[in-house]
Amino acid sequence: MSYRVPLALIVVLLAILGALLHPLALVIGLIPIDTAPVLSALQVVREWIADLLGWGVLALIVVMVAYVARGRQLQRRPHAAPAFRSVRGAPLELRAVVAMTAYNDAAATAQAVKDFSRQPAVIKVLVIDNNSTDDTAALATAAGATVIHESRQGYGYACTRGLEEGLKVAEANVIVLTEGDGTFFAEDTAKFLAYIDDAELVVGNRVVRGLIDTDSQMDHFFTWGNMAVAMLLRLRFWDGRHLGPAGLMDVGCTFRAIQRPALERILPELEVGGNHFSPHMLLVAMARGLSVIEIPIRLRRRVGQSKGASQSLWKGLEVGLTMIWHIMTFRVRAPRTKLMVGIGGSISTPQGNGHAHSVVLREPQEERDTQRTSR
Ligand SMILES: Nc1nc2c(ncn2[C@@H]2O[C@H](COP(=O)(O)OP(=O)(O)O)[C@@H](O)[C@H]2O)c(=O)[nH]1
Ligand SMILES: [Mg+2]
Repeated sequence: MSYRVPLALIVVLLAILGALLHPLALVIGLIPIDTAPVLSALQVVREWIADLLGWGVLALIVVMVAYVARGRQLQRRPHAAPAFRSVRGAPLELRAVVAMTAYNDAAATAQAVKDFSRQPAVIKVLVIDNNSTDDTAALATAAGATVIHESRQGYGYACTRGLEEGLKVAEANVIVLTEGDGTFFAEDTAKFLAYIDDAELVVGNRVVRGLIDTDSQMDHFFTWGNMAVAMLLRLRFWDGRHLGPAGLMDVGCTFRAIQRPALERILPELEVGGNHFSPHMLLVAMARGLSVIEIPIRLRRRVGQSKGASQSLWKGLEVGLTMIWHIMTFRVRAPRTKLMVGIGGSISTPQGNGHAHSVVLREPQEERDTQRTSR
């Protein structure tokens, strides 16, 4: 496990402890007995923590100055931007299959199916019915979806099955994952497709003020919680310039789009069946060197009862802690050595330093530019 996460947690805990010692000393001082020995012990601990944090901040400043100096030096020797692996190279137009999770969401799923089916570039909508006992499956079928039954109960299982079934739609070169609970706007699919040319995985961000309805599930707790856990995830893949990958601010958004070859590469490694699947997929993607970006999307009030983190504060806390634990203990596995050839003219091959990189067969530059502008 990376040393950064435990280190960051220790610093935060020390700072909290140091801050708590002040009011604690004040309260103890009010007790009408001789508290002088306790107070002087507290004073020693406080000074010790203050010294440690003081030197820590100084060291941090030195490290940051070193990073800035190194960055300046690198800029003088320009090199190509990181090569984003793009579908743009081979397939000429985007064809997206939408995989929608649904568990006793009869009140919302049919409308979501209709909304998503209408979106440009969407060629098929799949509904992953996770043992619903209401009319979810029948209504989704009537609305035009292909319904697939996933018997393993769990949000992660439903998502993984959706991605798996999405890959089976041979004409699709992009797989969009979403929920059928009415929270997401189908029109936002276009935002994901606008960026899927530039990054292999595009994930939604539900924490941008102005885009999120105030009565949606993203209340203070979920907004702060997601931002904090996203920072933890960034720490695991930290870099000195962007403070971690993808501009991550949110870790729990199901709505995301992924290029086919990239999904083929990471699908065998997706193994979380529970409610912490979303950060799990991000971890696997980043560990495998996928280009990932996050884009702001809209969110509205859910139709029907939440079965996930938003059920209650306690459920939210439980899911949040599970996410934190998973991010801290996630082990990056050695890359698989199997060579995979994906539909759409792309080849995935493991290369050096623990990351697999996909190689996309591209047209000559001018041809590609013409296609891009004519789309
Ligand atoms: N939590 C949960 N969601 C499931 C399950 N199976 C399928 N889902 C679907 O996964 C999505 C997330 O669940 P949801 O109730 O919306 O959780 P929330 O987004 O935290 O309110 C919804 O589309 C559910 O219908 C399951 O066993 N548990
Ligand atoms: Mg939901």
